[in-house]
Amino acid sequence: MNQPLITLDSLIEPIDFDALAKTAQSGGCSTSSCGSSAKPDDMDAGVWDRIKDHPCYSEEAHHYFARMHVAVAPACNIQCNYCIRNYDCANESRPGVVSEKLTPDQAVRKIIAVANEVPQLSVLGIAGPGDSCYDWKKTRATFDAIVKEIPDIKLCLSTNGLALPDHVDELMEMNVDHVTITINMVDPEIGAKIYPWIFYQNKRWTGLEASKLLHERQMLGLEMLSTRGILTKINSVMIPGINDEHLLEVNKWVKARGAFLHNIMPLISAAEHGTHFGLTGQRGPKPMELKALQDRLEGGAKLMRHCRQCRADAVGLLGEDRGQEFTLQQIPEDVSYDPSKREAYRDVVAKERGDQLAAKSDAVDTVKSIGTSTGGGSLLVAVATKGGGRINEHFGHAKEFQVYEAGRKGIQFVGHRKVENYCMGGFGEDASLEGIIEMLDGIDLVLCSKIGDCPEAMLKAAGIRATDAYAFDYIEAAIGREYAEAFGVEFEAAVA
Ligand code: CLF
Ligand code: SF4
Repeated sequence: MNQPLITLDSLIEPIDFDALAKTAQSGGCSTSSCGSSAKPDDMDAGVWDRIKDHPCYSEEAHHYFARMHVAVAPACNIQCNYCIRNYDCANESRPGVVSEKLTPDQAVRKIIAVANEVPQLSVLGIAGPGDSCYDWKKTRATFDAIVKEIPDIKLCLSTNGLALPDHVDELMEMNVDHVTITINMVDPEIGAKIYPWIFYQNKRWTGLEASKLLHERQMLGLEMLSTRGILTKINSVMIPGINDEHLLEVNKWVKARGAFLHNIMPLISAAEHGTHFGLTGQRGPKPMELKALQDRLEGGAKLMRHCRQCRADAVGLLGEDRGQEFTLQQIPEDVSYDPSKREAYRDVVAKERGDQLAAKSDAVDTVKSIGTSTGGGSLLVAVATKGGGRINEHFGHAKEFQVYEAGRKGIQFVGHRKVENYCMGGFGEDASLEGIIEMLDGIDLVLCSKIGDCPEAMLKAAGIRATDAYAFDYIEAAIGREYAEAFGVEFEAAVA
């Protein structure tokens, strides 16, 4: 019997992957690039296999795969000046209350319901809203139960590191392959400005002593994970005037201890959050300040630049949150796992990914060669996308823009800019357009699938060109063409 035709847009709602599905159906997979050929040249094949479907550990995977967090770990053993307990863990989320804290049993129900409906789901993370290692029994119970139901889901956790060394051997046994430690300092003097107290060995510690202990435990935990081959990502919150310069030192320390990735996250701080930093007026970095620090860190520990600072109960592709579709009230008591959508999605994506990677590779090589031969500068491009590596979102509907830099190093993903969407109920709002233009500070070009004359003209007046000429094309392919044009080179000739 013939298999029914499966397309990505039939599997994924509300994401519209029309063009993507067409390519996959037509067998458009380029033979030279199918499968896992995306592997960076300097990466071991075994490591690539472990990250290629993890949306946080692989920038390329985040166009296709989703994570979900379950908020089973509310207790925390330290106090960060950017957090209060009513809010999500700022380690791994933006401030905002978790909609519902879950017991491990409730969490398993929710995970199964999400896996049945979100075919992109590949990773289950526990990221608070407190600390996953301090609230260990619930973390462990959730992971133990879910691997019996969905054996192929990747397990991932995030911790402040204080209790981590006590659980590393269990993490090995449980096959937890991805761990994030939030490390904001390696100098306790700086730590004392970030952490007023910690709770360790049944005692509350304050001041330098607290930060020294936290630092030692974080380093020990990282070393233990590295020795055991667990992939460890370090999240650091960039706090201007407190640890921004110091993060250069942090990067060296974590690289020397085997960290796989370093993710610099901007402090999110506002008085209404009620945090110490919010109330004392400590500001977060501007997008270009964050980028400047990340650029200075190039060459150290490998950087993650596509983090979205998710909530501790986030569901979906990075940059989207479908959590409200899966509240406990909406999930039947007796939900059982149906792997069909996830399996079908993976088959389609494997084909699509091959084509995308071939197009990306050509464009990156061409931009490198143009950049080198012309002594050309860089082009900063903001892209409206719903995923799949394509330009497939209207300017007016975008809630964020992915930012790419084209230049002598090729085409690199360098971050994202969150915005209020411009088009509300079919009408553009001038106030939000002004906000968007402000958030696009430093951007040369906007690529989207559709844009109206009015926003295009306003962007132009602000020195930003916008075009929908590449609607549904692959992102890097379009950027390559624009880069060639900007530097007066014929793209086709440069490809050769
Ligand atoms: Fe969650 Fe963190 Fe695992 Fe990812 S998030 S526990 S590694 S599955 Fe990812 Fe979200 Fe950034 Fe975290 S985008 S906040 S880095
Ligand atoms: Fe908040 Fe997370 Fe810090 Fe604990 S570790 S205080 S939950 S940000």
